[in-house]
Amino acid sequence: RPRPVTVTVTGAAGQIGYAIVFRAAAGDLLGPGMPVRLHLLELPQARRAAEGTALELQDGAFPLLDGVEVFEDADAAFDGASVGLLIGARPRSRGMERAELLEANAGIFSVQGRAVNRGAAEDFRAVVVGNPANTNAYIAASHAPDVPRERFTALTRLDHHRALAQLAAATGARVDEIEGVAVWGNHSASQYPDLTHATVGGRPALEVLAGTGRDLAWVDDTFIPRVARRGAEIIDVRGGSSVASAAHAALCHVHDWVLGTAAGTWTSMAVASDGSYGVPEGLVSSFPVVCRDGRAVVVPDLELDEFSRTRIDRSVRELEEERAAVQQMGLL
Ligand code: NAX
Repeated sequence: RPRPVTVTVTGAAGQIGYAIVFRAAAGDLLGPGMPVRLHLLELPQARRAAEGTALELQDGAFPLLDGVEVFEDADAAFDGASVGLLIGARPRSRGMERAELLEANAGIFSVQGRAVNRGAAEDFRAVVVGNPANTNAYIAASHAPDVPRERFTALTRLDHHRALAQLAAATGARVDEIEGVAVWGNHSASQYPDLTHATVGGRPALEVLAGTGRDLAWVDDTFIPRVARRGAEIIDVRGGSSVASAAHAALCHVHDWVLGTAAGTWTSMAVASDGSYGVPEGLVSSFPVVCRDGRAVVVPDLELDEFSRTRIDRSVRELEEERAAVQQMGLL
């Protein structure tokens, strides 16, 4: 039996946290051969709820679950961790300004970044789910100078899945017949779900869409806003934000990062830019990536048409503005 991997889940008593821990214990995070120890980090007011979740995890009698501990202290929670699922964040409350939101979250993610720097395992890697996810990942990385920047990523896999599902619905294809969808930029309304490299059953997606009477205007007016605003649609229809789909996406993100993307395919992850496609170095922006040997590498040399260039630049500008706002507050 391999040595168990310590997985720290922040916001573990929240909705996504509650959905993710059972599947992580069942092997959906690191595969069916890898035992896990779960460290649940919560705020003091949610500690009891996290302890209740720990009791339920015990009652799952998961063969792969080597233990569960609940923490309020970030240093203790990240001690020895190899994986961080950074879900807990300060939500936007009514009337809250963007600057206040950024500031509140910078407080959380700087503390967690420092805790990772102090005590996490050598192979530590994190996905930030809590919004604003890209900038929170940037902040955490900035406070963990001894950890390679590329180990702090943010979740855009849910947006990627939403794009796949919408394209499948429009073309009548199965999602596994689709390749080459990419999500660029920020996990926000400015994101760019890109179909220009996508194929459906081996044929260019835009050509297949044209065969169904859907032109580029459909991509611009219907597809992109549908994907980018799907979270709001879920809130409207379900009466609550995306939970199980977000948990699923975060599991897929880490699973593929550690175990690799399937041959010939790519996925989307927000990663520290290496300067590719003109995205300023270090900014945590979504790209199409291929994962091999535990590393996520941006897919190189994709041709970007003018429409794509404009959309990517717009979303990256928003990321730069968020970074500048946090910098101005002296929080980096
Ligand atoms: P909940 O409010 O249900 O849960 C958040 C939990 O985090 C709470 O239990 C809270 O006590 C805890 N928490 C807050 N600050 C903490 C801290 N400093 N340390 C430890 N725990 C802390 O929210 P939930 O629905 O689970 O959503 C969590 C986050 O995911 C939100 O920021 C949300 O905006 C974000 N999302 C991101 C998505 C993505 O694709 N990147 C999609 C889904 C989701 O909207």
